[in-house]
Amino acid sequence: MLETPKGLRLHIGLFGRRNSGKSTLMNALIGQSISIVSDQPGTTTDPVEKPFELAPIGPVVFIDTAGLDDEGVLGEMRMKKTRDVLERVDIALVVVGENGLGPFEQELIDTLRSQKTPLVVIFNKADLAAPAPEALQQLKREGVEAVTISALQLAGIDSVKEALFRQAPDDHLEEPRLVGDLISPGDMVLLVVPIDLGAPKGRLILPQVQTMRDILDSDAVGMIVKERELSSALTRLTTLPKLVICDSQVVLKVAADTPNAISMTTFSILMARFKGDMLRLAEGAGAISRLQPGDRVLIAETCAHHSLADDIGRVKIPRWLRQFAGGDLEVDVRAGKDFPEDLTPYSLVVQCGGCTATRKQMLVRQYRAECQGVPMTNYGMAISVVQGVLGRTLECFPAAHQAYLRAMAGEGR
Ligand SMILES: Nc1nc2c(ncn2[C@@H]2O[C@H](COP(=O)(O)OP(=O)(O)OP(=O)(O)O)[C@@H](O)[C@H]2O)c(=O)[nH]1
Ligand SMILES: [Mg+2]
Repeated sequence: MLETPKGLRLHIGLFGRRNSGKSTLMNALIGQSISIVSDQPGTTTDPVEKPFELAPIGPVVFIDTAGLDDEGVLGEMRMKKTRDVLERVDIALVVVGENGLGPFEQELIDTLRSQKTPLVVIFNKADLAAPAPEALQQLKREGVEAVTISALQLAGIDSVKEALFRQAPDDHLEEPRLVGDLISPGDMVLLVVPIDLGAPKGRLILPQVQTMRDILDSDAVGMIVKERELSSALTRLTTLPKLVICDSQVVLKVAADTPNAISMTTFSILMARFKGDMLRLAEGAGAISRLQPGDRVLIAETCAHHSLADDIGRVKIPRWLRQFAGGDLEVDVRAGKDFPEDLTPYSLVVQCGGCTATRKQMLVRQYRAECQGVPMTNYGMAISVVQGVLGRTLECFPAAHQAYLRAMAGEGR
C-alpha cells in the first residue's frame, strides 16, 4: 500500500476552527487514534499526515491541521502552516463544531472555492446541536455538499467517505479498458446486436459503439451480425473468433450457438467492469439465487428514457426475477439521479449498465449499497443469471466468476 508515490495519492485536508472535531474525525475515518484529541482548543499544532487506503477511492493522505482561528504569535505561525496545507490539498473537509457555520467557515469555503478545491462541509457534533436549517439551505444554494455527523459517536462516517468519493477528481479513478485487454492485435471479435423494437432508429447504442472503437484501438478485427446470422457467420469464418460479445437480450441463443471453445460475454458485462466494480457486481448477482417471494428489489436506471411495452428494466427483468424467485417480488423503479439514500428495505439492487453515467457515479452507488449491506448487480449480470448462463459469460473474468460463486454459496470475501 505504501508504495504509491505520495504525489499520486489524493490529499484530503481537514480544516476548521479549533475544537470543531477535526482530529476526532480523522481518527474515525482511519479507524485508528493517530491525531491527538482533547477538549483543549489548539491541541493539533503541526499538520498531521496519514497515508491511508480509503476504499473505494484508493490511496489517499489525510492531513489534520491546526485550527484556523488560533491566537497569539505561535497561533499565527500554526495558521500559516495550515494555510500552506489549504493550498495543496485535492479535497477539503470543512469541519464545523457545535457553534455552527459562521463567517469564519464562510471565508474558508470562499477561499477553497476560489482555488477550485472540491470541498465538503461537515456539520460535526450532531449529538450536541443539529445544523441550522438556514446554513444547510445556503450551502445547497451555493452547490456545496454538506454532511451531518457525530465523529465522537462514529455516526455518519460512511456518508463522509461517500461524499469524499463524489468529490474526488476523476483522474484519480483508473478507467479500465472496455475490451482491449481481453484481445490481442489481429484477433477477431464477433459482435451480436439484435435489431428489435427497442433498438434506436438508425444507430447503435453507446456500449456497442465504444466496444467497436476499442477493438479498432487494439488493432483487432471486428465483425457484426444479428443473432440470426451468428451460426452462419461462424461456419463461414476460417479462423475462430477470440471472443463473441452479444446484447444481453439474446444471451441464451448466443450461448447456445457459440462453440464452447470460443469465449463469450455481453456488452453489459463489459460495462460492469468499465463503469463499475465488477467483482462486487458479480457478488451482487450471487444474491439473486437467495431472492424469496415478497422481497423488495430496486431497479435503478441512470437515464430517463421512454419505456417501451416490453422494457428491459421495467418489464423483462422484474418478470424474470419473479420467475426465478418463484413468486411475487415488490419491484421499485428509480430513474435518473433518483437513487435512494436508504437502500436497506431492498434485498437486491439491479442497476442498468450506466452508459450515460460516469464511472464515479456508478461506484458511489455501489459504495452506498455496500455500506448498507445491500447486494447490487447490473442488468447484464442479472439477465445472465436468470437465463442460467452467467458462468459462461464470466469465463473471461475468472475473479468475477469466483466472486459470484462464493456469494451464491453465501460465503464472504
Ligand atoms: N459531543 C461531541 N464531541 C465531540 C465530537 N467530535 C469531537 N468532539 C470533542 O470535541 C473536542 C475537540 O475535539 P478534537 O478532535 O480535538 O478537535 P480539533 O478540531 O482537532 O481541535 P484542535 O486540534 O484543537 O483544533 C474533544 O473533546 C472531542 O472529544 C462529536 O461529534 N460530539
Ligand atoms: Mg486537532
